[in-house]
Amino acid sequence: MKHFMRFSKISKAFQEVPSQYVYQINPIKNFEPIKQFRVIDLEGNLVAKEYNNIPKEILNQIFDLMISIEEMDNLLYMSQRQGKISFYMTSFGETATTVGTTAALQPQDFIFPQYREQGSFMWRGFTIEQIVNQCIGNHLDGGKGRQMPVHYGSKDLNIVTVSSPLTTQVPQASGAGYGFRVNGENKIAATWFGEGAASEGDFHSAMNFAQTLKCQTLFLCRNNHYAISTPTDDQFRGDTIAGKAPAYGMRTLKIDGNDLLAVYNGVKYAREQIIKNKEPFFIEFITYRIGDHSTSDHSVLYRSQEEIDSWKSGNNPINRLGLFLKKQGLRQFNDDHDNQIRKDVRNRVIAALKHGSEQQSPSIQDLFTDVYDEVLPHLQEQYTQLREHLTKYKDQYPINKFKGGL
Ligand SMILES: Cc1ncc(C[n+]2csc(CCOP(=O)(O)OP(=O)(O)O)c2C)c(N)n1
Repeated sequence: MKHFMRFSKISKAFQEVPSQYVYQINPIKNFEPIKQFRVIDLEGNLVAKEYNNIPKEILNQIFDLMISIEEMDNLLYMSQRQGKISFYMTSFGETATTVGTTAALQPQDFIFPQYREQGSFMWRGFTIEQIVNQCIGNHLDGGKGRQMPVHYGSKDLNIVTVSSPLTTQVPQASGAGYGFRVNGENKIAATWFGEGAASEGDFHSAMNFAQTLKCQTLFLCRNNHYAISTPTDDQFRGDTIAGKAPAYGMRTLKIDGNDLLAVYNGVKYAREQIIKNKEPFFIEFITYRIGDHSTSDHSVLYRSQEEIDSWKSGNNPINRLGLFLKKQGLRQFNDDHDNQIRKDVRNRVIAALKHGSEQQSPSIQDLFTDVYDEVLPHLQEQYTQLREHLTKYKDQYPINKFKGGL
């Protein structure tokens, strides 16, 4: 009887699947490409008036942060060349997709970043000094020097720590968004990833999970045209990444990622939809990585300088927002003011590098005591062995370099 009931339920559900029939073989490969949402054009003109709704103070705060990040990135990139830090990743050309998105979220929303989202961290208050200490890996680093540079995280700011294996953050954001929906919270999980990361299996599992289980998750794809040296033509087929979302039954938007007003409005709308409908939302930002992938890359080996320059001068989020603010009379354009912001950032980065490099490394003891709630016997044994070794050969090791010594 039980089996029969189950069977009849399934067959009823099957009959209810809406189907249409055709009587010729007619495969579908392409559909109408999704158009990019745009509010300001390349010259900073307003082309969608109803979205000119961000308060002047916020726009100016966003612009200040975008130029600050550009300056900080410049200096930290160079400081790697000088051996002051071992690695760095810039976000030149992509700050609208990080600062603009985070400004449109709520502080209680959880952020699951990839690694190029220093703009999100800084909008929430992560400081230049925190960035530098993490990159140096000294004892002031919240991650206790256990991660590569640029792997920031902040419990206080609701930002989950960056992790190196690509796309792991995306299913994590589906899971968090599931929890928020189940608990009835006014909170979403927003996750950033590149178009390259969207080739990982984790991306597809996360999308399917999020839509079928109605997770309060916002997927934010930064399509910056390259995954290290792999251009988009070698990465995917079909209507870019945004086109994949409707196949999972998910609402999607494709946004001009160098247009701050489009980014902000799109994310604000998406967040409202997530909370209202209790289901995920997908956004793809079309943008361009102006800088090298990282300090371990030399991108003119796989793309031309002309191509880089055409985006840098012709379609750059800072220039476009600057032109818009000027044309709308929303910012007092004064070279002295902007130069002062850049100068202050430079001074802070230089001071933070000096201060950070004078700090001790994280404690040796923490390696053993900060793994589990209690120190397990095998870790205690390893710690004892290391202490004996370091005590015996103390002249060979810079023990004073470590917080707390032995
Ligand atoms: C699982 C995994 N595979 C490969 C890598 C090496 N890797 C690091 S970044 C990267 C490219 C990612 O490109 P994309 O997602 O488009 O982001 P972008 O760097 O352009 O912002 C690759 C292949 C990795 N970290 N993890």
